[in-house]
Amino acid sequence: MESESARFFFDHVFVFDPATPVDDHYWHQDVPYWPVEGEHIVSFWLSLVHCTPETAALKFVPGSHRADKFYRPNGFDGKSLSQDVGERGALAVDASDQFVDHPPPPFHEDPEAHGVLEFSYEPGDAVMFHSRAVHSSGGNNSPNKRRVAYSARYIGTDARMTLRQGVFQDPALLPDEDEAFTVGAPMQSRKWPLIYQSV
Ligand SMILES: O=C(O)CCC(=O)C(=O)O
Repeated sequence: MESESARFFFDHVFVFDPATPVDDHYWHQDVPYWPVEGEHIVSFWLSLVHCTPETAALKFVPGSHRADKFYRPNGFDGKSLSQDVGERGALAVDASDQFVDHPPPPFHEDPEAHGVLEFSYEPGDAVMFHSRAVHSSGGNNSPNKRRVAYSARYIGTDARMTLRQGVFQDPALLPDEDEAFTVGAPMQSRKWPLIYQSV
């Protein structure tokens, strides 16, 4: 991240059971789903199994992190998501100027034109990517192999709290109720331990 500090933000596990193809890809950027903005936001996706593009290996649109606008986040079942963040919802900012007015293009339909990067991963292989980088997989077409991956997110010095009106916000990603939440403030919470500080 080229950041003077790093905090652990959150992690989760992504599972594709055998025979779960996706009708379409789920191209998306991560950061619009999260209550944060800045350049110092990075994801670490680690495959726990052997996987290939046929078995839901994560792929990327290179350079997509340089776009100055986001694709609007949707639920991964195609539905729009929103969650109640309680009184903090009143702090949400009008972020309509941050979004393009169309969903991500179907990059997989012409992967060469978009330079789509596809990989095969061995257990323990990982990719680190910018939170604006567009990524997806094509689902798991194996009849008998599960795809399991671990994702960890880190935030650095320039990361700032935000809440975008009208888009998915997960209350679990906000500071604890007894902690300050101020739009525009540095990301600080007991939930996000400092793991690195340059001297
Ligand atoms: O594992 C997947 O299929 C999705 C992972 C992802 O979108 C992420 O780690 O940000």
